[in-house]
Amino acid sequence: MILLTGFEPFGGDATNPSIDAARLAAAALNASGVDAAAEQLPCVFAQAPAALGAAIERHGPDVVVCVGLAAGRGAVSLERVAINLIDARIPDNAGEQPVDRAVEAGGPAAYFGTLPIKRALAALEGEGLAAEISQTAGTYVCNQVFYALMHALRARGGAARGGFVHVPPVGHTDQPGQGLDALSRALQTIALQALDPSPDAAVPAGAEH
Ligand code: PCA
Repeated sequence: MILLTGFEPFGGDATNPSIDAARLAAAALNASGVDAAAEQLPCVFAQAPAALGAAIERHGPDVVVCVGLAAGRGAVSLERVAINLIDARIPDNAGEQPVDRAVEAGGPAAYFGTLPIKRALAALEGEGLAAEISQTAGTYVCNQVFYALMHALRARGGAARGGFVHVPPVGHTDQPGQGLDALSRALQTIALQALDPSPDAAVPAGAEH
């Protein structure tokens, strides 16, 4: 089955499109006969990894796609790497603002996600959805959850695929593919690509900076 996660609102926002899109995507996948569920994670450093771990235990997924909002991004971002670092720009929803702390003390410096991000990128572009590969998931709760996800999947034996997707804010009408429905379609496409066990495509999607 496919587990999608999104975040509760944070930073003073009333909503967070990551959980809204994850819920829409899970419902649409279920309607098309694909087993999927969406779970909301707290935007709290002290709680998010445990909430994710509980969701993984509950669902026993084959694919996990964690989703968060990236307010400054202009497209759906397929994250490549999670780093073992927390450096919060703003306080989390519990008022905590940790600086230069490890996600997992003693853990590796970084984990690569295991979603087929290049295949997913090609599929999204084929559907006319604005998407890109991202080389950093930041240093806030999203990166923490991405790192905790890869750490947890490795501890479970590594059979399940997982990764992280940042979504842009909804309502930017100057770019295609950024309404909530388009974000839901993008998440479905990414999840379905991940259910296909064939290896990722080797196409260039790097960055100079
Ligand atoms: N975005 C934040 C945390 C929660 C969310 O939706 C981030 O990018 O770290």
